[in-house]
Amino acid sequence: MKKNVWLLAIGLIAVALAPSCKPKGAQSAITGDAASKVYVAPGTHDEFYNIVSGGFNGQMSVVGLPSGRVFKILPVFSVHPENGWGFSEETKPMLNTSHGFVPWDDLHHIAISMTNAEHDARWAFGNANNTPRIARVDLTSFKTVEILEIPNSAGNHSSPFITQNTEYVVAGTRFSVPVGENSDVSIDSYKENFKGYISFIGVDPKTGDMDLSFQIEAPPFNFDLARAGKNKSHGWFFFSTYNTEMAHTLLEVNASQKDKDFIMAVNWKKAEEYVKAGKGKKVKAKYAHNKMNEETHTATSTIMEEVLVLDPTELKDIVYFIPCPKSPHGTDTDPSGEYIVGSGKLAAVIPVFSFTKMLAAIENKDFEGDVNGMPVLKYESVLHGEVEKPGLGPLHTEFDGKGFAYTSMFVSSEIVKWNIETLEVVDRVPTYYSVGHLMIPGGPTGKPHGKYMVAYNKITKDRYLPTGPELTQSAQLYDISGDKMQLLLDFPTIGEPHYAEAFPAALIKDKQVKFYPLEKNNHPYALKGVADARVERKGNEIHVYMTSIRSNFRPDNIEGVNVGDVVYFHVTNLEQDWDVPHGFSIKGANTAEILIMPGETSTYKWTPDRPGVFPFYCTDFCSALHQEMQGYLRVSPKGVNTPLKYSTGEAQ
Ligand code: K7E
Ligand code: CUA
Repeated sequence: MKKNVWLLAIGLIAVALAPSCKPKGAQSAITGDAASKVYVAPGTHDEFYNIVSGGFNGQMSVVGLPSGRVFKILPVFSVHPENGWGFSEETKPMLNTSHGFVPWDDLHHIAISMTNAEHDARWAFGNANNTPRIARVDLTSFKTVEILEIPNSAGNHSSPFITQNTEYVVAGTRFSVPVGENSDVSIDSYKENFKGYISFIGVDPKTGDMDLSFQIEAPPFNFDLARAGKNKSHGWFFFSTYNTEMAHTLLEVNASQKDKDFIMAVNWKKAEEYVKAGKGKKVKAKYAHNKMNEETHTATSTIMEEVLVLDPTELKDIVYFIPCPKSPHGTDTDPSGEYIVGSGKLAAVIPVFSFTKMLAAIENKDFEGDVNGMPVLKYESVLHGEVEKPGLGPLHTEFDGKGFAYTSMFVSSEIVKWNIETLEVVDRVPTYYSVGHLMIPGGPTGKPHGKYMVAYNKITKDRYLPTGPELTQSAQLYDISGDKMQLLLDFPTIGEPHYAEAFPAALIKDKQVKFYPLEKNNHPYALKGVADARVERKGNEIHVYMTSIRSNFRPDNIEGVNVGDVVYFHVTNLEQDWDVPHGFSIKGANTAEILIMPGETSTYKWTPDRPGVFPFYCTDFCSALHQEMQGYLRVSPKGVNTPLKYSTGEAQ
């Protein structure tokens, strides 16, 4: 969430309860052994990979724990001039949508793939909030390899959440919207014409390829964070909802009327059966499905035309509502799958529900009402209990696998540790300041690694050297191996972190792609050696088949290009060695550089705007003779017949 919006939204109770952004003991001493606990000696590796959302920068970042060191910014939904993501011809289709090319988005949540409710860390999924999409990142190449747009959705915030074997990536809509052919309706007709959609995206267990399997049409609430059931509750999904008032103006007030909103429980196994039995309805909807082909190193974008929708007002036994105080922001399920934790950001308690009791309440028809015919279960019948006086503004909960839950408190700026069975608060620590998400490595899985916890904070006033009006976002690392949580480290983050996940480095560190084999490079403009380097004219297109290898480009000098031509540099990096990218850029180009990985081919498009001689060079310091890695391209005026020629390394 954006901090200012949050401060406003929370303002209602914040004023009454007089919270402070700055907990007591802000200068609290960090004991000497904290440094040794986060110290990763030069040349040694961190224990965990931490994949962190970048919020409004649209990217993910890769951080080591416990050191807090940033290894990489991994471009997903936003163009990234550093490596040409969204600028090269090959990657542009990845950012295509039904609205055309969208160069930015807001990425809030990470989901790491699982098998049997444990991280297998094959893929990382992330959401685009603004123009609804889900991305899949391959954790052997750390590249975004697939992006799927989600139709009938707006503000894809409740997303992505995955089932315990990565059967589905699930996405709920934040905004309910009118959908279908006629969506030009009055906003005042919200209750009649607006709908909320929950999307179940199937994931191919071998390739990871996503496919929008079905959507469930839900009432026009706002959907917030969700979790899959796991172990015991595998087969169910739990979504927090707010604005069950169905307000469409000044939500700050109008969506905070009711004492309780709902957690929407979805029996997705049942929904799956209905899909198999042909109970869904195909509905027209346009959305883009973009895939990167790892052999041609080129993305394609396909516009899809329809989606399968299930109507839970007809299919009676797939959706149930659990009352939950008040305006919940998150729902989390404990490692056993028995407990479902609600986090009402305006609530004074943390309600914990029991899956066993929920099933019994459904069985006994223990209902207190319905929403459009879908049952609302009795709060008391489903409740395991409430955590009393946890703090102010509970948002998100993670688990340590040792029987404890940890909930972030935005308003009171703290993390509260409590016992899942007895619901007793056993410890609390301040965060600096206004914590949003928190994360324990493996925390959302059936097998958390309860050693560290990280708080991702919204406000850092006075914690770091100031940098003008905007200060760094940050994270804080705590040791949670003992009874008491202990603050170990502050570290800045890239963009605004929302959710993050972490997993043992051992899961993937020996599976990394080191380079792409040249013999498998099927890019139509790939070159297998320097002998094939050349320039071809096709009408007003100039195609430069170029190689890069330490420390030259072939061809290097090119003549015979005119103003009005469009030049495509298809650069193949011939290196077959780890960590030897070459870059490419030319003077005056209205684009970013490309950074070509060993064995890859990448295309840079340039439209010269004036006659002259234009230097190009390698942008990545690749060898002692990197500064020699250069060339010239001569551009003649339109209509002047300069013969096409190029040099490929002849002696002068
Ligand atoms: Cu920041 Cu997950 Cu978008 Cu809560 S959300 S903090
Ligand atoms: Cu290649 Cu510098």
